[in-house]
Amino acid sequence: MQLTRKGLWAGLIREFRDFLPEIKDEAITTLLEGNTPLIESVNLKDIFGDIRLLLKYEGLNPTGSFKDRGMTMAVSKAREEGAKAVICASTGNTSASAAAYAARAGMKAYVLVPDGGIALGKLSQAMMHGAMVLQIKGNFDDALNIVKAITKDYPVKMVNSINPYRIEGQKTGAFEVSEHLGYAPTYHFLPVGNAGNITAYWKGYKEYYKEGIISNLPKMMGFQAEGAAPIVLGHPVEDPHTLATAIKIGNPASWEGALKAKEESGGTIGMVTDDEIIEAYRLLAAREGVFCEPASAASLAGAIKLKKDGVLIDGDTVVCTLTGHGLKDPDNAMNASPKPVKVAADVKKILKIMGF
Ligand code: AN7
Repeated sequence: MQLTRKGLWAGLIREFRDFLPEIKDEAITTLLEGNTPLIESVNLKDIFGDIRLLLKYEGLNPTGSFKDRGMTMAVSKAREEGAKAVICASTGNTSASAAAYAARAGMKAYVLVPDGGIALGKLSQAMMHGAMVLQIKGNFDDALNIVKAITKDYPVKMVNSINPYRIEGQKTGAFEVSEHLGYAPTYHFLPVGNAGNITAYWKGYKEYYKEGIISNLPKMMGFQAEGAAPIVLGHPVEDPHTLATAIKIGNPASWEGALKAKEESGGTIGMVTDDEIIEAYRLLAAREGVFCEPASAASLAGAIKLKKDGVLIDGDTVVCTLTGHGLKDPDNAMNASPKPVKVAADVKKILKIMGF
């Protein structure tokens, strides 16, 4: 199959329509998500040597995370089906995205988030987009169970990644990487929380492979935070903890999908410590100029770990998906950085501090 792309970006449903579930034009709800940059790393050669490292910067989606890919599809389908309201449980980004797309569709959004432990940027987004924000005394897994119970009996559409349209939309990330490179990378690293995204990317790669658009498949490399690593441990984690709040999930909805991606591709589901996550988070911001949120940096932290272990070698092409924008989580950013210097408004004093 030959791909020809012309004109300005029309949002991923229109751009990838041949590969997505059918949908009526009038139901399409888009903020022109997708088409995010694949940024080549130039300043981490001391770590990666002659490995080609690329960063799929999903923070540049309309609400600042990859969730918009799934949400355009899920909300459009809900609209087509006549739904008046959507609901989700969220560690933050899903709620921000659901709220924005529901606003766009003229629908009501209900979002259930853990009380505390959700990044400030994400909470403010859900509030600004007019969602009803329900902070529950419990964690993400409790919130998801409540959403499942409600949607069983009441006319609100679930837009968590259990909704298969979410996965359909999110697989377009793999399409974009494939088109950008002209082939699939050797390794594709992703942070893993609910495991929807790794499931979706693997589906996308397999579809492009089947159509002959790419002639190889990547090894799928998912990374969880050490304190929230149920898939690595092989059992749910009762009380998950990590400062990467986006992936503080103890019982992932797409557990099976992640295992399948790992097994079919010959990849790995591994874990990284919070210290390793913060180290990667800072490296990206301070040396590459790419600001992502802590959870996103679990992908790079995983790649650094496997480079050290000798798994990644010169000549490999490695893509890390950076799932969310750094501005989502100002508190972690402030804690991970040197403090600003307070100084009098005085040229001489300032020059001295500058080292001149
Ligand atoms: C930045 O918003 O689960 O493995 O409720 O926000 O597909 O769950 C967020 C997940 C990675 C994990 N990076 O993706 C939610 C939510 C960021 C995220 C993940 C999330 P999945």
